[in-house]
Amino acid sequence: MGKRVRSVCPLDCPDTCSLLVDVEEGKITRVTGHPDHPVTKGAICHKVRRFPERVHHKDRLLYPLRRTGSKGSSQFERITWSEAYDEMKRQFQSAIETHGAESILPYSFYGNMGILNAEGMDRRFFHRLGASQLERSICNSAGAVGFNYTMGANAGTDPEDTIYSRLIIVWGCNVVSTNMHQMLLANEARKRGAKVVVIDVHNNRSAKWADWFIQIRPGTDAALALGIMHILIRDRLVQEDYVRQYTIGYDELKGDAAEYTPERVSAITGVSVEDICSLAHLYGTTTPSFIRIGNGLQHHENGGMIVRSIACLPALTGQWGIRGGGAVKGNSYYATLNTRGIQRPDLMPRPLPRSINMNQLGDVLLEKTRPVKVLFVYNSNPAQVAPDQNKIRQGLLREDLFTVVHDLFLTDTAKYADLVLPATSHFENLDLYKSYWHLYVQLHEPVIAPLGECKSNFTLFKELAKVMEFADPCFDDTEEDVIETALHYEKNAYLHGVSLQALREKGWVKLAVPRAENLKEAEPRSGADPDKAEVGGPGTPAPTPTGKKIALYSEGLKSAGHSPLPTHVELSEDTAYPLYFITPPNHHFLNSTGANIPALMQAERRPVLQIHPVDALERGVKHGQRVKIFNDRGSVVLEADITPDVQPGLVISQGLWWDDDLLGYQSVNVLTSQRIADMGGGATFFSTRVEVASIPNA
Ligand SMILES: Nc1nc2c(c(=O)[nH]1)N[C@H]1C(S)=C(S)[C@@H](COP(=O)(O)OP(=O)(O)OC[C@H]3O[C@@H](n4cnc5c(=O)[nH]c(N)nc54)[C@H](O)[C@@H]3O)O[C@H]1N2
Ligand SMILES: Nc1nc2c(c(=O)[nH]1)N[C@H]1C(S)=C(S)[C@@H](COP(=O)(O)OP(=O)(O)OC[C@H]3O[C@@H](n4cnc5c(=O)[nH]c(N)nc54)[C@H](O)[C@@H]3O)O[C@H]1N2
Ligand code: SF4
Ligand SMILES: [Mo]
Repeated sequence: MGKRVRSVCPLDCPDTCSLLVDVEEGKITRVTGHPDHPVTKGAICHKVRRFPERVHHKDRLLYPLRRTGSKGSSQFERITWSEAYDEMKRQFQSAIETHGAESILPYSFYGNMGILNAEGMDRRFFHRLGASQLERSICNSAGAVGFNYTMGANAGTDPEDTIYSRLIIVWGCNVVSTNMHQMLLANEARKRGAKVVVIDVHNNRSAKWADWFIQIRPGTDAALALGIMHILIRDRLVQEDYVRQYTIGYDELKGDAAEYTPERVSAITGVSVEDICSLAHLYGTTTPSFIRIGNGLQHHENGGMIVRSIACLPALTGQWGIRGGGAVKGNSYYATLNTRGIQRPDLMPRPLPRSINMNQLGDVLLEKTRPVKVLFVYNSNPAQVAPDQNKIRQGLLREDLFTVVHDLFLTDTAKYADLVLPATSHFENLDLYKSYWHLYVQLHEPVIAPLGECKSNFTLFKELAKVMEFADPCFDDTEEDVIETALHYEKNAYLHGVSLQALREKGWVKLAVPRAENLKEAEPRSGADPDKAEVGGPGTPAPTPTGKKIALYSEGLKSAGHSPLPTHVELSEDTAYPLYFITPPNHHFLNSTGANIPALMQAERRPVLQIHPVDALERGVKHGQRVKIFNDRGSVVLEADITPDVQPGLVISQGLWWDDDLLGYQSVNVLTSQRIADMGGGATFFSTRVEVASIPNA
C-alpha cells in the first residue's frame, strides 16, 4: 500500500515549498505541493515535480568509488565505506603532517538547504580538524551586506503581505523562474488593482509578465535609484516627517541626489528621461509600494552599493511598517538560529585557520606557497558553478591534490575526484528548513530509507569524527539534538513558539514577527527578555528589525572605504572586450542541479547565446549558427539565438549545463572572473566582458 506524506523542497530557492510525496514500495512516485501551506499553497515548479526521476535516476551514486584512471577520466572502482574512511584518515593525517591542517579545504554550498546537512555536523567536523575556513560568498553576500548598511539587518517585508501592495517593483529578479510564489502573490495583488514593474537587463519571462518592463544597462541600477530619489526630492514626494524621525543623513542625501538629474541618469542607464520621471512619480504617489530586490544586481562588481542604494527608497516614501509596503532582499535574519551551538566555531584552533573566498577557488588550487592538499566538496558543484573554470580544472588535475566529492551524482566536479562518496537525497533525511524569503520554519522527516549505501552529510561527518578519534561529545549528537540546539536561542524573539515538538505536530510554524500595520509607528516587538534580545527586541524606535535608524548616510560604509551615501560606481572589468556577458539561471534547472534530468533538459532544449540583431550583424553571425564567445580567460562555443530581447552590447546565456563532449557543452563559467564584488566578498559573474565571433563553415 502506498502512502502520501509531507516533505519540504530542499533546493536553494527562496520559496522553500511544502511538498506532498507519494511513496509506493519504498519508491517516490509523485511530488506535489502541500495545499495547506500558507505561502506556497500547493503550487510547485516543474523542477521539483520531476524529483522522482532525480531520486531514482539510473545514474544515482549508490556506493563509494575510488579513482582508477587519470583525473577527470571518470574511471572508478567500487570500494567499501570502511576503505573510504581509512583512505580519508590517511590523507588528512598526511596533509596535516606535511602542510598543517589549513591545507585541507572544505568546499560546500546549499545543494541541500537543510540546516543539519548544509551547515551542521560538517562545520563541527572541519572546525575541530582545524581546516581552512571557507567564505561562502558565491550567492547573495554582496547584496546582503549592502542591504544591511541601509537597514541594519537582512530582513524586510513579510511576503504574505505583498497581496496588499498597490505597486510592486521587481528589480533584478527573474521571479517567474526563481521565486514563483512572489509572482503568484503579485498576481493576487494585481487582482486588487496593483501594478507590476520589472527592471531588468533582459526581456525575459518576468519582463514579459510585468505590466511595465524597464530595460536598463548592466550595473547601472544605483544611478536609476538615485534618479528616482532626485525626482522624489525635487517634486516634494518625500515623506519628510517620517524621514526626519527614522533615518540618518537625509540632508546629505539631498546634496548627493541633486547631481543625479534625469538627463544624466538616462545617459548612464539607457532608460529614457520620460520613463525615469514616470517611475519616480508612480513610486512617490503609490502606497503601499513594495520592491523585490533580486540577486541579479549583486552579481556585479558594484552590486553591494547598488542594493544599498535601492534599499534607501522605501524609507523616503515612508513605506516601512505599512502592510504591503517596504522591500525584500532576503528575510533570513528573522530566522536567526543558534548558529554557534549548531556549528561550534569554538572547536577551531587558535589562531583561527585562514579563510578562503569560495569565488577564488581557481587561484587557491594553483597557489604554491600555502597549497591546498585535500579538497572536500559536498552540496556544491564547483567545476560548473564557480568562476574562472579553466583555472579550477587545472587545479583539480593536480596530481598532488586529494579530492573527495560527496554528491548524489557523478557531477563534473566528481569526475576529478580521487574518492566519490554517495549522498542521500533530502527525502532520506531528518532536517530543519527555514526560508530566506517567507517566514515559516519547517521540519523534514525521512520519506524513504537511504538508497544503496548512501549517507547524509550529517552521518558522514559524524562518522568521520569517530574515524579521526575526535572525543568531543558534540559528535554524539543526533539530528534531534542539533535541531533542539538550533531552536533554543533566546536572543531571537521571533523563534518564540518554534520547537521540535510543534514542528512535528504541524510540519511548519510561522516566525513570531509582528505584523506590519497601516501605521507610521513601528509596533513594539515583544516576546523576549529585553536585556537579552538581539533579534526582534521590544519597543524598537524605528521600523527596522534592529530598531536602528535607516542609514541614508552610513558611517559604516565610510569606514569600510566606500561612499557613505548611495552612489553609482562604473563597472570596470576588461574594457578591451566590447560585450557584457550575463549568465543568469534558467527556468528548469536549479543552478547545475537538474541539468542531468532528461525531462528538464528537454524543456530547456539546449544552451544558447542570446545576441541582439545589431551585434549579430556587425559580426556576421546568423541565427542558429555556432559562435565562439571569448575573453582572456578562455572561450566557449554556443548556438546563436538572435533576438531583440537582449539589448545591444549585451549577450546572455541562461542556465548552467553540465559538460557534454559529444554535444560540445562547456561551463559558461570559463569566461567569468574570480574578481570580488565591492562588498561581502561576493561573486561578480554578471560583470563579465567578452567578444563573440562567428565560426566559419559551422
Ligand atoms: N529556476 C531557477 N530558480 C532559481 C535558481 C535557478 O538556478 N533556477 N537559483 C536559485 C538561486 S541560488 C538564486 S541566488 C536565485 C537567483 O534568482 P534571482 O534573484 O532572480 O537572480 P538572477 O536570476 O541571478 O538574476 C535576476 C535578474 O537580474 C537580471 N540582471 C542581471 N544584471 C542586471 C543588472 O545590472 N540590472 C538589473 N536590473 N538586472 C540585472 C538578470 O537578467 C535576471 O533576470 O534563484 C533561485 N531560484
Ligand atoms: N555563471 C553563473 N554561475 C553561477 C550563478 C549564475 O547565476 N551564473 N549562480 C551562482 C549562485 S547564486 C549559486 S547559489 C551557486 C550555486 O552553486 P552550487 O551550490 O554548487 O549549486 P548546484 O549546481 O545546484 O550544486 C549543488 C550540488 O549539491 C548536490 N547535493 C544536493 N543535495 C545534497 C546533499 O544532501 N548532500 C551532498 N553531499 N550533496 C548534495 C547536488 O547533487 C549538486 O550537485 O552557483 C553560482 N554560479
Ligand atoms: S525549487 Fe523553489 S519553487 Fe520549486 S518546489 Fe522548490 S522551493 Fe518550490
Ligand atoms: Mo544563489
